Amino acid sequence: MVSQNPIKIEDDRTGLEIQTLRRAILDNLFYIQGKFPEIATKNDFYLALAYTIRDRLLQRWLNTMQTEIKNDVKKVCYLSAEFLVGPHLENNLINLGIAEKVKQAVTESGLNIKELIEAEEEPGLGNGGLGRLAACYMDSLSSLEVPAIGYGIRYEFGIFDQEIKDGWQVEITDKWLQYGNPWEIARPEASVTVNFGGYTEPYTDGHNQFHVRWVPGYVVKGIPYDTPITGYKVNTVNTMRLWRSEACESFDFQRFNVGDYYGAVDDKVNSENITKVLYPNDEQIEGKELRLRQQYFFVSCSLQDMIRIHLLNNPNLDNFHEQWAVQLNDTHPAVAVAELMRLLVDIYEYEWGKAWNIVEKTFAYTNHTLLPEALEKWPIEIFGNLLPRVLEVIYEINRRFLDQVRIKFPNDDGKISTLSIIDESGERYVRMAHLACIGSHHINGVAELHSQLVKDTILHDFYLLWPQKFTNVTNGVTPRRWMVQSNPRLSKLITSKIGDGWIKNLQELKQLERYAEDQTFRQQWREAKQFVKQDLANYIQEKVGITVNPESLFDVQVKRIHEYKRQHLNVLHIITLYKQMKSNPNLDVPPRTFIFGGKAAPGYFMAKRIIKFITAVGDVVNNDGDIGDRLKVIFLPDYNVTFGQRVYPAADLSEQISTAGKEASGTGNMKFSMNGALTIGTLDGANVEIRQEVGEENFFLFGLTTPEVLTLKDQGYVPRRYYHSIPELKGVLDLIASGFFSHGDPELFRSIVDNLLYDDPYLLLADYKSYIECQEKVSQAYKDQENWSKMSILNVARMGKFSSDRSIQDYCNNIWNTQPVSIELKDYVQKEA
Ligand code: 475
Repeated sequence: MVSQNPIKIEDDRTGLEIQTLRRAILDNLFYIQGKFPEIATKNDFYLALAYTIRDRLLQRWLNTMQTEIKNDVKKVCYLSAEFLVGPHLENNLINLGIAEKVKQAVTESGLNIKELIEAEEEPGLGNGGLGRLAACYMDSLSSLEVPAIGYGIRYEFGIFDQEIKDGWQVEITDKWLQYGNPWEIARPEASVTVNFGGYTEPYTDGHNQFHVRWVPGYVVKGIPYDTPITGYKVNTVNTMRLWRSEACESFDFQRFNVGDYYGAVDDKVNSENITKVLYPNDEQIEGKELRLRQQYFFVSCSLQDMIRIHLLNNPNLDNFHEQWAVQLNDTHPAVAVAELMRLLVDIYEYEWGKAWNIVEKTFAYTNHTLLPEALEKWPIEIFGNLLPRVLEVIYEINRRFLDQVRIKFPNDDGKISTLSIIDESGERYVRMAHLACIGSHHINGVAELHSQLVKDTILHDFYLLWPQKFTNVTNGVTPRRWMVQSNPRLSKLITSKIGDGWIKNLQELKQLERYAEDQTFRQQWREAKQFVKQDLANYIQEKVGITVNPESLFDVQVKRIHEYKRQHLNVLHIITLYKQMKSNPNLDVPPRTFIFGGKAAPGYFMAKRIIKFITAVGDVVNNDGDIGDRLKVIFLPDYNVTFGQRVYPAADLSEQISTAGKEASGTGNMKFSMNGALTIGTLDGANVEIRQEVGEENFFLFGLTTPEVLTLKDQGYVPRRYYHSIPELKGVLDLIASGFFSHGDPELFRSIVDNLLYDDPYLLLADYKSYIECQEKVSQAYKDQENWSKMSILNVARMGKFSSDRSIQDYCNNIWNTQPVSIELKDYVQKEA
């Protein structure tokens, strides 16, 4: 029925006039928070503002959803166990192009926009690189107007908050939802159910067709929560859809009815545990059943959701692969290959071959790490008990696959055992990377070097089988968050010279090159850097109570703590410098402030000891009167997206010092360089390509190359040889071993010293000399501020390649075969009553 008096949503309520915005903030405070301004907390005001902004993107968001569902366009589904999106408010203000107006409205309301932005608790739904990459890709997908859904898990507790007590890491539960999350909308009407446990049984249907039925032990409900992902100055607002688990009512009622109240509640608790907490291990698997439950849960929910949406417009699933490009973010969602087969064969009664054809054309797989301890494999026992039907499907995929292998490599049992999805060398395992490779049309690494190593090493036999599947997509980061938002001064300076086209097309930064020769511009460049350095110095003072010299060289290493990333190599350099300064008080080096940040996996002994090592060296150095402010060592607790936004712009030197061949790409390396830090780094991951782009004269290179690392290990690496032949290194290790940094206790860091002397799997001692010499070059270079500024400008000017927009364009062109769709804004007018 058409209403006599249609109501139009857009005009009065969500306008952008200052008065309208002010009114909206107060309205939300009153009607949603239920507060008068006099008693409202900062969080109340933040929420009132956040709802005000959410209201102003809903029109675009709903139009995007509607267009994508109606228009038969191919959609990208980014399947990821982690999305480390960071705070939304400021990012949305920038993307919507309303930052200035909102700031004015907030100020005129007597509030402080900066404080409100900082009141937002960031969703820490990821560990590090992989999760943050997913977030940058969501930003670029929207900014490039590519229809996309990010599917993942709504962890109730994200990555733990880190505190430092007596120099040690302490983990605190991350209660990010406790004061409310204004950005999400629950969609219980789109809930699905997921089976676990139980058994399978064959049956024959009315047409004498053979089928298998999965009789589950228990069933869990998945409820989607949608978060809008705005694009930069476009109408596209894509959706990040995260699943929360809940008990199925039908199940607890059964128990309840037979009087087993506690049993029913138990079911509820067990079901809700699935999405309770993020596993805090970065590049290290724990092999716990709950983790497999998480993976299967979100994958099954997501595939069922895609199928539901697909069937809104299509009579069947025959063309599923033409409508959906599903990207597997590492192997965490790889069970999707088997789950889509199960859904097609068991539920939609597809013939196996036809189903497999759809599956193969749907998925693509990105590998993010070569570290053996991170390669996911599940004991058959655990897998079979939890997902009996899925395991049968995997066996059948494997049987047919191995038949193919036998044709390609006749009489080669070696190939059968190296390629099989099932690892039978000892206890039997399901190898998730193999399932991902077999079920995907493309397989990519995340930087040129890494993609080559994927082909040469861990997936070599798959490469021999299907060379055409393998490709590279070098990672990128979003310049909206990592330049415009985090470094407004530098961004404005850039825009004043070359206009603002670079924000959408980062290659335009090239136009900055000619200003590297302009002395006035270099002065302005330094002033912009100095401003954020002062800001960080204040923050350090406030957080850890240490005064640092804002004129000193800010030498920064922020990332997860891991032996292969070699934070402890950085510390060996600090101790070397310290010893030099002690023995030569007139040593002519610029003052340096070393800044560290990063979390250690709670069960990673060595990583936690490295944190203690950094803080212990800091305690000695920072309190040595002979040293003063020439050397400071700061460990800033709780490194996260928010803190990243503060620290990348303030860095002079970026530490990218992993053992060659170990860091798949790195993305922090890009964020530093885009903000004018120079890099000291090895030829690892994307460092190789960064150096290529910025020019070798603008990059501090040191260390063994990947082939040299392999040769050295082959020959039998003996770290003690370096200890005995480099007196400076011996002096440093002896000083640590003496207990000098541990109040005389030689035990505290024995594990670190002994590991370096007797094992040193990441070749710190082999790279020590080269690193120290390179750091000397850094110090010399920093003395020539004019030339340093020039190098800094050239770094920024040449970072265009590392925008995640370029990465997403590569995925669209070479892997997904998807097109952008522009979203028309239609005001919502009430037609039906
Ligand atoms: C690489 N995480 C970076 C980044 O591509 C790269 C693994 C297992 C379980 C939980 N988390 C993981 C990763 O493997 C990971 O974060 N890898 C990182 O991916 C994006 O830039 O070099 O180490």
